[in-house]
Amino acid sequence: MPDDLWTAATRHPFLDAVRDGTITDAAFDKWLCQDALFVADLLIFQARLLARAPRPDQQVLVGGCAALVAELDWFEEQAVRRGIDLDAEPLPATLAYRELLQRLDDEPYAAAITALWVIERVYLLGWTSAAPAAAPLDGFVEHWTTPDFAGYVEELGALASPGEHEEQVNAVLKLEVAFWDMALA
Ligand code: MP5
Repeated sequence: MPDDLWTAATRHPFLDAVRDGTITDAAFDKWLCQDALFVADLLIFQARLLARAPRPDQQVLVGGCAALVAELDWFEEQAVRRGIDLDAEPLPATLAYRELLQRLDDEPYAAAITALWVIERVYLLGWTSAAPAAAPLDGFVEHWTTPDFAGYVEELGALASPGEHEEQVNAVLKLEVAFWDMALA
């Protein structure tokens, strides 16, 4: 397991700044708009993954799809609350991630479900490193550190095979670092 990449993807200056309350509104809002675009792309990927999932994996994946639809609603609420327009153009890191998700559509199911597990685990670990955060961003940290979310990541972990799909694991971790970097750039 590439430990340094996991660390780089889950302990990032962006997350430190959220925890410390030093993140600028501009950086946070940039991240928020791009993450909303990412989640829309992830829903497309996950719906396709559900369509080719073996019977025992369907329940976890359909729950995840429903959670992504709810998450898109949640992003829209957060945007209204912050007074920003989510209608942004995707930046290079978001487009690169979209391309990876599209490539994973053509890879074997075992590789794709492993990548999904990494995508979600990074968020659980990353936002855990941003806790405890002060208002007004505490809600974001809570959102990705709930016991429900941790349980979902664990369920995905039971379906993943990272030792056999290191290439996909590394590809996701690198794009996660690029995604955090983008917000601070
Ligand atoms: C997730 C996300 C987690 N929202 N954004 C990035 C760049 N990586 C991972 O996905 P979810 O489904 O929002 O928990």
